[in-house]
Amino acid sequence: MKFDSRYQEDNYYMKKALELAKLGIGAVNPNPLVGCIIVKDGKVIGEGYHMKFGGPHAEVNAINSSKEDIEGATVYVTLEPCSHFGKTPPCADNLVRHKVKRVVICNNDPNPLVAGNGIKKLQNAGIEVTTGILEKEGLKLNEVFFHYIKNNKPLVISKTAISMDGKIATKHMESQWISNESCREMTHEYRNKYMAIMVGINTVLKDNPSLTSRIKNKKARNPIRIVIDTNLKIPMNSNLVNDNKSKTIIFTCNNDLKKINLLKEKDVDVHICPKKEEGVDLNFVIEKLGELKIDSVLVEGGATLNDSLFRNNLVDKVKIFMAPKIIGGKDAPSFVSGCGIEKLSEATKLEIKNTTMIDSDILIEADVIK
Ligand code: AOF
Ligand code: ZN
Repeated sequence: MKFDSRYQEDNYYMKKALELAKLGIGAVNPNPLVGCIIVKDGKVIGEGYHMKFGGPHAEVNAINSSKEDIEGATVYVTLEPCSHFGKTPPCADNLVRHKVKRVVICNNDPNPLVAGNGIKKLQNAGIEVTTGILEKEGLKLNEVFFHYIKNNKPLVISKTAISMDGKIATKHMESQWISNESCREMTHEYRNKYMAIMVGINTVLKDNPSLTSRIKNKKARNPIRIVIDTNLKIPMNSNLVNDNKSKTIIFTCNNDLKKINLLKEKDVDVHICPKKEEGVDLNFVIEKLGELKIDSVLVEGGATLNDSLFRNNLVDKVKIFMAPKIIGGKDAPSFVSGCGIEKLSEATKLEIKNTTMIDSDILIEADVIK
């Protein structure tokens, strides 16, 4: 490859490294997605990515893939090489040992165990370091990791499918299907990408969902299933209790030891929570999920849970699939119900980041303004 400038070359290889990093989606949480490309004399001599939580880091996989000596090479890596002994030894030391010439980095690692120390180690060894190449793309790719490592709490993404008048079902509660098939396929991608999925007990009682990730021609990882169930009403014969397709965790205020033990026998975890107004204290839940090392939660409703999460300012991102249909009816539920707010000034405010046509539907992606 011939390049007009070093900047152009750096961008080209970093883009490739970011593409590699994406291959880890669904397999590395709560670790970051990281890709690495090794270039020597204008030729790619090694590439790798972080493939699995607890597994070798991207740099190690790239080094191991190279059939040539990487001394004097330029290493493109989407995250600052680590400087700590974690599940694997420090990547920065590894690169120093291999005497690479230059390291090009997309994002600095905010993990307090690293936070600039990886870069320092490289520079102290006389390796040239360039940072911030395609930084914005990297921040987007690893938005879950960056949020989690800074806040110790999961990124909370509220996803819903609505009609143009904001309904999630008819007055007879018929909801399958409001959005088109492509949108539904995207939902399964989200279930693979985000580490956990959360629903309220009413959704379990009404639909008996399995909340798994089913993607055509791809092996998907099922999310950890979280149920907000204030009175511990979950039926013992529900799919979430019986199917063993992924862990189920219940948050409740009911200390019914007999039922809790029966659920434990089914490998379902139950956390007793403080009660707040209408039910389970959701601030407690989100903090607990952070402690459990869950980096992201996809909320799939229903309307009451959505209302509690929005009113407690616990949602970070919203993904709304809007279908070109009008349902109407005062008894047809909307995406957010519960008790709502009194004044318009208390409304949750969002910043729309993207609108995309998905065949006949629209996907609106927005961030909650905190
Ligand atoms: C890298 N390359 O591919 C990744 C890095 O528990 P460990 O040992 O896997 O360490 C996880 C931490 O290491 C993670 O929080 C992040 O700071 C960094 N991840 N670093 O150099 C990689 N996945
Ligand atoms: Zn590392």
